[in-house]
Parts: sequence; structure tokens; C-alpha cells
Amino acid sequence: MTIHSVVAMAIFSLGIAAAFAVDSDIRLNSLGFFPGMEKKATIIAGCSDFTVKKTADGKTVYSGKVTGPFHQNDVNQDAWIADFSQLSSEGSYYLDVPGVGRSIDFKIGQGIYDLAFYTAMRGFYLLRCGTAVEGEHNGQHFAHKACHLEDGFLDYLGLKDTRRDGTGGWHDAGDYGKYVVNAGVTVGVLFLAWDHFRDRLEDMSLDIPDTAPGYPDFLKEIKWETDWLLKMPLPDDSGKVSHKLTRLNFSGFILPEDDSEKRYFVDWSSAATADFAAMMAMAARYFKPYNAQYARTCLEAAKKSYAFLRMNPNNKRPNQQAFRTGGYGTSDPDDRLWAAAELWETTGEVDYLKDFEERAIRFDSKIDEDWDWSNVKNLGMFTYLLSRRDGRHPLILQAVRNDLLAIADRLVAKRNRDVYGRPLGGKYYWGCNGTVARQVLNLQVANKISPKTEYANTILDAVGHLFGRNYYGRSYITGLGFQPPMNPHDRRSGADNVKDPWPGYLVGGGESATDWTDDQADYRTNEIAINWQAALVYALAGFAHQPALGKR
Ligand code: 9MR
Ligand code: 9MR
Ligand code: ZN
Repeated sequence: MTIHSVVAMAIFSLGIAAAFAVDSDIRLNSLGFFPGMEKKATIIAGCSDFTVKKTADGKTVYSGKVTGPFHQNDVNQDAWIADFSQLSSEGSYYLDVPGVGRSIDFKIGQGIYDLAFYTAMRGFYLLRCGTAVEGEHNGQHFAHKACHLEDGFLDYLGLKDTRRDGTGGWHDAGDYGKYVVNAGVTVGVLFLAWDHFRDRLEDMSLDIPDTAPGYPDFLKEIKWETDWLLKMPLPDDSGKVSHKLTRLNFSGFILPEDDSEKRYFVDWSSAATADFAAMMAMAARYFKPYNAQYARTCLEAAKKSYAFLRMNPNNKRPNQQAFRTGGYGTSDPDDRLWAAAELWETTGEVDYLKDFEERAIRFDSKIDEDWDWSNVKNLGMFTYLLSRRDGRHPLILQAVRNDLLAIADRLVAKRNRDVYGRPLGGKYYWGCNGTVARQVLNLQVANKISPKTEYANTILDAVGHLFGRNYYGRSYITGLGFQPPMNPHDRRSGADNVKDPWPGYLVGGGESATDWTDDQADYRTNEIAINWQAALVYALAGFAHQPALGKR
């Protein structure tokens, strides 16, 4: 038995996508390739030569020899690599590999990521809570009615049967809860996308309702979340911020408007309070040109929460005993560091800078390779590193820079060793696809301070991995790319009557290299979530243009 047929049988016996054709042995980024950048495919069956042919007429435009075999342990496969980077003419093509077969069609061109970016970012709009939403994709209509209009109750803050407005914001994930800590990394990464790629995003239409007149659509969508966040500080006006607003337990697979069980504010946490301060400081900075009054409100809220934290230096976790929804429990030194960085960047006040630097010194590694909702240190470090303000300590700045470049180089090396170009080595865990996407942020910042072609190509490989150059030969993003997930752990998708799942969402990915299942029940590997989604949006934002009207 060939290695391929063993793998195919293993896949078959797991019950995944039975419809694998022979040519699924050739895996590549199903969104396509940019003309001037690297282009590689991974072939998991023995081969020696390959040609690239035009889809239209089958004419050969490139031929070459594969390299390999390379054995990869985490998937236990031998793989060969076809490198056709030399081919730079725009068009639609496929790979023909004698003895193996032909690949899917793929494009070489400039606009290859446009629809994906649009759909992924509009995905935030489709996660809006407290309002009806609707959108089209692939000729299908996705919609739900206004939901969770009773958010939320204060019983767990000592006020029985008392309601306070906590409507709005985004649903967190496949569940309908709203969690401030996970909003933190999400909003932080989205604001960085705006900061780093503003030129691309400024004029882009997302076809969303005009909930913030005068704002660019990208910021309009973020403001939907910050409007909600401004409702999350506790009623005592202390600056403490509620950790989350959810039911006591997860609902079944129902539409959000049918989810009528009571939802409650949970007590404050110091991590949520710090993340709130950071997000509000960023909001003040980026929203100011569009609404100075709103920016002032955000800045005052940020300052108040930060001042409270300064007086209360201990990590405070909320009591969540009554709740079985997501915990998002985390220690707060990274959150506090991030808040200090954003408040300094927004105000230029030296106290914030001093606080940031005192905190930064205490971290042995200034930058982490592998981070998600529980660790927002990099967000603070990136803001500090890229700031145009004076006064930074040269040694701290140098240490941040060195750590970042060392990590970026390590990511390149990991990607070079991985037959599927995955820049995360053999690390697999709940939500690791989000981290693959988030490597693009690490690499883009590295590329800003020390541009290297291999950083750019590794960025594209991270995206390419998610869109099909992987063990499954499938896209991990609903509604986009080749054979995308059809049964994500997403309550809207499970409850509506539309054939396809709601579009544009990255699923979490396997907890090992080979255990993803496209099964609605598998929340460990097949859920969607805003924190992973923001990383995907960031990853695509650096390459996106407005998609043509007919394509959206
Ligand atoms: O649906 C829930 C999902 O959104 C969470 O990420 C996950 C982990 O907290 O839990 C899921 O809910 C499951 C619950 O924890 C156990 N019973 C089955 C639920 C799935 O419907
Ligand atoms: O993303 C979270 C992951 O890192 C944790 O291991 C997991 C279990 O605590 O929870 C994940 O977050 C889920 C949250 O608790 C509830 N909403 C859905 C989130 C994504 O699965
Ligand atoms: Zn809702």
C-alpha cells in the first residue's frame, strides 16, 4: 500500500469528506498566488516532474522537477515539493504531475485575496448581537433577527432581577456569549490591521449598515464592539470592568433570536479591565478623526480603568462558579502592559511610558512566538516598537526589536522545514489555526522594521496553509477556497435552513496534526471564534483591495 492510500483510508475511516479525488494528492493555496512571489505545491505521492498548464487550453507554460521526498513526522507522510515561483504571468492554471494527476485550478494575479478579506471582515458584522443581520454569499442568503435584547442582568453583581443595558457587540464564537478578554485580543488585532494597512482599508466597502456615519466601514464595524464595551464597566463607576455577559450554560443549536434564557454580567476581572483600557485607548486614537466626542468618551473610560488598576495591583479573577460558559481566565501582567502602551501612544504622557517600561523589563522574552487571547503582551510591544513618539529607553527598544527578529527568523525556519509551509512547527492545540494566521502579524511587524523577502513569503505560506496547502488539502475557512468546512461548530449555521454555513470564518483546527473533523459537534477543532477571525482578517488585510461588485 502506498503512503497515500494509507492516509486516504485513515481519512475515510474517520468519516471526513469522502469526496477526495485522486488529484487531492496535490495541495496548494486555493486562493492562488501573487505574480512576483513564491509559488509552491505539496505532493504526497511519488513523482519527479511536473508541468503547469493553462486552464483554458491545457497549454504548458512551465515545467520543472520536484524536490523530495521529505518526511514529515507530525502527519507521518512523505512529500515532494513543486516550485513554480518563476511563473509570473497572470491567469488560471493547474499542475499536471505525471503518475499523480492534476491539481485544482488556481490563479496567479493581484486580486486573489480580495473576496476572502471582504468576506472574513464582513463576518464580524454577521456576528453582531442585538440587531438583525443579513448577507449574501455564493447565491445564498444568511440572516437572523434581532437577538439578546434583554442583555443583561445584574444578579451576580448583587442586584437581583435588575437589568442594565449590555446589548450589542459581537457573539464570541459558535456560542452567543460576550467575553471582554476575548474582545481584547480581537479588537487589538483589528486596530493594528487598520494602523498597518490603512491605505488599503480606508475606502473599502463592506456592505454593512451605516451604524457610524462618516466612519470608514472597517472602523464602523469595530465601533459596533466598542459601543458594547462601553456598557461593560460596573455600575459603581469605579472603572472595574465586567469579565463577561453570558447565560449560565451554553444553549443548544438555536438561532440567536430564539435564545431567550437570561444572560448575566459576571463580576469584574483585572484582565478584562486592563484589556478594556487598552481597547478604549486605541479607540480614542483611531476614531478621533471621525468623531472627536466619541474619542474623548473612550479616552476617559480608558484612563479611569487604568487609574483603578494602578491602585489595585493584584490579579483579580472573577467568581464564575454559577457559569459553565467560556472561562477566559488569565493572569494580567500582559494585559496591564498592553494598557500602558496604548495609553502612552494615545496621550504621550510619560507616566504611562514609565509604567510600560517597568513592566516590559520584567518579561524575559519581550516578544512571544505563540500567543492568543490569554497573552496580549505582543500587542503592547508592537505599539511601543512602532511608535513615533520620543522618550523610549534605547535598551528596551533594542531588546524588543532583537526578540521580534529572532522569532521572525525562527518562523521562517519552521516554515522551511514544514512540507505544508506551516510556520508554527509541530504545535497543535485548540485554536491553533488562529495562531497560524496570527504569525502574519508577528512577521508583518518584523518586516516593517527589517524588510526581508523571506518574511513576505512566509506570510503568504501561512495564508496558503489555511486555504488548502495542508494535510487535508482543504480550506479551513467557511465559504472560501477549496472544499471549505461545511459543518462548523456555529449555532447560526446549525440552526438556520441554509445549506452552507455562514461564510468567511476560520475554524480552530486540530489539536494534533491529523485530528480535525468537519463535524458540528467537534467544538475542539471545528468551532469559529472572533479572536481567530481577527487574526485571519489581519493576515488578508495586507493584500486586499475592494472586490468587484459582482463578486461580493
Ligand atoms: O458549544 C460550546 C462551545 O461554544 C464551547 O467552545 C465549548 C467549550 O467551552 O463548549 C461547547 O458546549 C458544549 C459543552 O461544553 C458540553 N456539552 C456539549 C456542548 C456542545 O454543544
Ligand atoms: O479559545 C479558547 C481556548 O483557548 C480554550 O482552550 C478553550 C477551553 O477553555 O476555550 C476556547 O474559547 C472558547 C470559549 O471558552 C467559549 N466560546 C468559544 C471559544 C472558542 O472555542
Ligand atoms: Zn445576540
